[in-house]
Amino acid sequence: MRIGIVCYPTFGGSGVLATELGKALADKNHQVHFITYQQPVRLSEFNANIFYHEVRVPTYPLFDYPPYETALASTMVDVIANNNLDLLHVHYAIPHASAAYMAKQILAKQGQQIPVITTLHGTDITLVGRDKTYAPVVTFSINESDAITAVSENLRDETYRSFKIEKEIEVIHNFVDVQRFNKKPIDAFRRVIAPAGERIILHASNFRKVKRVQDVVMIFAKINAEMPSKLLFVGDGPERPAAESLARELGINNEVRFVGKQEQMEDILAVGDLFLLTSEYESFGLAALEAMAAGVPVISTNAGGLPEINQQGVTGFMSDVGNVDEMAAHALEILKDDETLHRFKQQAGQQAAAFDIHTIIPKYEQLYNRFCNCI
Ligand code: GMT
Repeated sequence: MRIGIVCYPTFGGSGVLATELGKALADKNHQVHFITYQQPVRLSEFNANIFYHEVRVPTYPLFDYPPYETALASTMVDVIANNNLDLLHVHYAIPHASAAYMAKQILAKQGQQIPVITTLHGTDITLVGRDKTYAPVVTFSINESDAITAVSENLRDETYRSFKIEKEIEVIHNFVDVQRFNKKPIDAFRRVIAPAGERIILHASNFRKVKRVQDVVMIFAKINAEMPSKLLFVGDGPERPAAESLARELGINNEVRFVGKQEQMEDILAVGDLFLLTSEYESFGLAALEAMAAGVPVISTNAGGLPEINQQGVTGFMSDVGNVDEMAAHALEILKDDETLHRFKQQAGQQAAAFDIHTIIPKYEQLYNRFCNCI
């Protein structure tokens, strides 16, 4: 099958998920065409079944706002027509679903039908999409998609609550390549971060407000007051300076390391003992799932779709948003002795297996097959 994938190429969860989906489909002998404004970060290896088409937005002095959506729709038309694509799968509604609608109409005029599948990821619905500035276009273009999927039951319900959706939204959960994340820790790396064998606590995100990274620092300060430990922040974004200055204020800055945006998440997660995800909302929490696949238990909030992956007292613990005292107490409960930690690590790994790539990819293939009998 020849599939077009449109996504954000950055470190955000939707781009990571879309890229991993494309790579997995290519491994199953589908031809995959990525259409984005930049090479997706997780698309680094060569695969003969993968094609990359860059969306170029010409700038003219006339434009205060270069019209990305128009350039994207035109690129979609060009790629679909010239590569005879069977289907277009867009990730993140804004502006991908509306650009896809435009491309579909243009191609229909030329006599070519292209089914469009829209996958909703989270902030495209819960933050950005709900904004009155975008809502009518988001509602219209979601409804015009041939199929709609959401990455969790919570996101599906939120979408029905916030928009007048006339179609069924199917839930296909995020996935992880369990085999890839099940890695032995690199001892030398662990020694650099925790030279005296301290517990290693991790957080990975785009440091947007919704992640509440200052809560991560506060929780860690409480853990660190009780046991030798180090905190590793992976990623970057607007709230990083606030997290850094809070760590200084609390006098724990020597125990906290910011390693920036990283591609080899599996190597970093492999040395972790605990993952903190303090978000105000997560439609799913792919970062937590990747941590679990690496055998790292998760302390998270109970927001959004997180209860669909994190099992209370089994793979970690969940608390109300902002309850840093309880999250720290739960963290200490997991980290208190090697035996307990080992049990939680094993249970986290077992739960991740339910979301393995080999279980979830066929669900997308079955969905595609409903629109095109060419698998
Ligand atoms: O987490 C982010 O802020 C990035 C965001 C995105 O859209 O790129 O991630 C969303 O999509 C991921 C993949 O489906 C989900 O696992 C994340 O939970 C979701 N983030 C939020 O809902 C805040």
